[in-house]
Amino acid sequence: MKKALGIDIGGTKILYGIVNENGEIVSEVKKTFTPKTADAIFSTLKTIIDEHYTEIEVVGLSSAGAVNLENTKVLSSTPNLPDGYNQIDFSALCDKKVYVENDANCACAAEYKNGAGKGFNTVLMITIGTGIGGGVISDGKLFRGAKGNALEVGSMKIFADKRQKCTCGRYDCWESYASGTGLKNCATKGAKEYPEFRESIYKDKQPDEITTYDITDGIQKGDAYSIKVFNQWMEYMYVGLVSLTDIFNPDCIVISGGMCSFVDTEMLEQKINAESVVTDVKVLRATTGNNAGMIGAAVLAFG
Ligand code: BMX
Repeated sequence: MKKALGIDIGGTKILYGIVNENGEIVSEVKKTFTPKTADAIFSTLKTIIDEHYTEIEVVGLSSAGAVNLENTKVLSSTPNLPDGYNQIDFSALCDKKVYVENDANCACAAEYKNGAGKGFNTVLMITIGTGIGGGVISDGKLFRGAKGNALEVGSMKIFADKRQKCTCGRYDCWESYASGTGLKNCATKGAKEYPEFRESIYKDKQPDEITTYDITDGIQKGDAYSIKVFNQWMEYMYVGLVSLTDIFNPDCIVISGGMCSFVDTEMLEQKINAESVVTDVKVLRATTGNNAGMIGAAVLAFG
């Protein structure tokens, strides 16, 4: 069976391991910190690939950002990526096939092959982390769009009247409301607007000092302000997901990413099925966890 080196380039760490054609990890998963400059990222990737060169046929890379149609570069320039990252030609890393794909598209491929989406025909993947990413696989094929950048759903506008600036510089992108960063934004706004804040365990904090972790912790402790902030965040998530359901008519929506354990999938499934024109949609939590990027990149690199 063919083997690929799957590499997941995250904001803080790079994860890598050998993956077979069934999407199974067949080596130890290793990790290293993500260097801060584009040049250093390139050298680190080269070292990792050289180390495994003789064991593999292809290399699959998962990265945040919009990827070009040739799967050789990450073009997106959101502030989440270092300067010069969009200049890297990943195909120059070695003389074997090197295939780079967006992190959410990779997570979609991993879940479709070997995770919560296995056995479904049309899978919509939503990753909720610092930003929000999306991917769709239907009839076994990843939907890439004209230039390969389809499903950059985090940039979808949810309001038209410039209410909140996003880290990308534009206004009212879905991810500024419904990602991990979005939860923090809801907390800051809620501290100024909700009367519950005055009785909250966080009442002595400045509104912009309240973290995503404070809210998830506050919910466990029954803090009314944290619960209200969380419910607002879930509403924003629902608003985006119900539209995406009407657009893509998925069999299931798989939620992954660092924030996925906090998402109320049952509530979302109920509301989406009640209010979308599409029915019988399942909302599931991803099962490939931290290995999603690595597995999906490898699966897609096999082609
Ligand atoms: C952003 C965008 C997407 C990415 C998504 C999730 C960049 C750098 N990122 O919308 O390409 O899929 O975030 O990324 O343009 P994460 O890092 O939050 O998982």
